Amino acid sequence: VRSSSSHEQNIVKSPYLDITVPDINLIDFVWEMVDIYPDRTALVCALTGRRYTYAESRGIARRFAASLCRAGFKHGNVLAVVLPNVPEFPLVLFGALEAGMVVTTVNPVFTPEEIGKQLRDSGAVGVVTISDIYSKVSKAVAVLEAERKSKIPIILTPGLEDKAIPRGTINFQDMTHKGIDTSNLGAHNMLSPDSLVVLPYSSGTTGLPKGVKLSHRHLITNCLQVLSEPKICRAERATDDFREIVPALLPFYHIYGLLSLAIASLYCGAKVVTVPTFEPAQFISTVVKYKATALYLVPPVIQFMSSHPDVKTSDFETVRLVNSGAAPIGYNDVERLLEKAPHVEFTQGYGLTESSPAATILEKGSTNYKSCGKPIPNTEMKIVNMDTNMNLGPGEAGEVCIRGPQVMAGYHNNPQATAETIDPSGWLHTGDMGYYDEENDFYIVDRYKELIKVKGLQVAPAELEDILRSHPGVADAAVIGVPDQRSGEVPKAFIVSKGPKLTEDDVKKFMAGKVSRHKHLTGGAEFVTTIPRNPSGKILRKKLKEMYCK
Ligand code: 4UU
Repeated sequence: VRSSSSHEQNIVKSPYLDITVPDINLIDFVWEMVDIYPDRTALVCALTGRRYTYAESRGIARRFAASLCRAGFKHGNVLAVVLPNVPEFPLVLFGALEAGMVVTTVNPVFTPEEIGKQLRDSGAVGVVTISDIYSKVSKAVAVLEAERKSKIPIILTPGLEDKAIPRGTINFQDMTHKGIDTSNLGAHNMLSPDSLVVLPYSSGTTGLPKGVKLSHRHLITNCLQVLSEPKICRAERATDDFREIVPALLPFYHIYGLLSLAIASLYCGAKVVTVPTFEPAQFISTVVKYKATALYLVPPVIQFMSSHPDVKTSDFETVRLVNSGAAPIGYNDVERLLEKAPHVEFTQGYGLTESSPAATILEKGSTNYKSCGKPIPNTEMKIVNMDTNMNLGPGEAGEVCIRGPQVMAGYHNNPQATAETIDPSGWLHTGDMGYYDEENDFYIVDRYKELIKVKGLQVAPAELEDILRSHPGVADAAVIGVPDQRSGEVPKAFIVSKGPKLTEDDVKKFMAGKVSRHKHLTGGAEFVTTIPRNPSGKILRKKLKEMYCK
């Protein structure tokens, strides 16, 4: 359990005015624009062209809520959403929340085993997916139904490809058509702003992925923190003459996409263009075709856009803002982007799933691209020496800590991990190594925590190590992240084998058969005689890096 330092000097407070967070629920918050611009397109699929206006979106979400209640789902029940970025994703999300449910967002590229783990840990009692990935989702569900000896209903939204609806599933369209009666729904004030709404998964500083408990208030707070301060504001609210057009490329299941694309963009009255998979050329033509105004991206995509000769200045004609987050971005990539698109405002955010996610934002117009900026409104930050527990001053690197109303309620069913992450004074210990300068700009320089970030997505070494140790030829194993040109980082394994027969290829293939692609051992598998550990058995990852990755 963390002890909090008695030394409360060297705390960096946000330079911006505090915001007041209204005491409302996310449903009333997110649909505020519906009554002003009911007929504007809220969501459109870049692939199929399927679209919903604001009024249609609110109506469908509400009818979905009524149907969920009628199907027997109760307040606080967990609904797993296993969807790529399709226009129905936000409708499913807000419908489930309106029914009082909690949504756990699952990566749609997960294998059946990975899906099963999250369904089991979150206690999901229903699943929403799409016909395109039904067969693997149903495998995970069948295993869990056998374990629990109870049925887990599967709801299917319209597919990307025209596939027949499998028997035994529930059709989203049957739950949301205009004839559905919504009189069974309670008033919205039944939804307490402090009740949980989403349970995205994060491994935090150590161990396996854990559900991050976020409430209505957490998400509304972070949305307003990001939007209310003019110097960092990342999206304008719609007027009669202007509105944001936002391609939703980053996955909705990850907190960055969820907050900026599903919540903040709809709150602003934007047109959200859902992009289900990243195909470079297709993405650029979507930006051009839909006249995108704001791009929320991760460093590998920005790197592609800034360096690829086929991406031209004219492609950015309508774009006024590009935001980077989720992983460190190279200074040169930002410079090259702005050479290609000089009129664009570049901003960068830093944060974690555990902070809903944003904690800092680099101000518009700042050319300090190595920095991720200053604490956003209502947020305090500090840098702590992990050995002495003392707060450090400008220029000294240590663990980044965050305190503010956007910090999670804790990890789902895991009080120990919660106590190891949030100290008694409310500081979230991020596991990131960073410092701040005399201007109170923050810099993230490394990670103390085990977490690997592949294209901005989380990979937990503990999960891969468990899998490797289940191989009969493996005596011990450790996984670390190694730098990669395309993905930022990729996992690499160190193996102590039991016999001489095991090859690197065997190990890589074994892993590839168990986990989704971004977790594959792209960094390789190396055989070693022993894994360096401390006396209590903890893997010394730094030592591994020093020994083998120079
Ligand atoms: C260096 O990735 C996220 C949150 C991303 C995000 C995006 C836009 C936050 C605010 C914003 O405005 O969440 P997780 O939980 O998947 O991963 C969190 C980890 C951090 O601890 C840090 O190691 O991702 C890394 N990270 C960054 N690293 C997040 N943002 C940055 C960043 N620079 N800007």
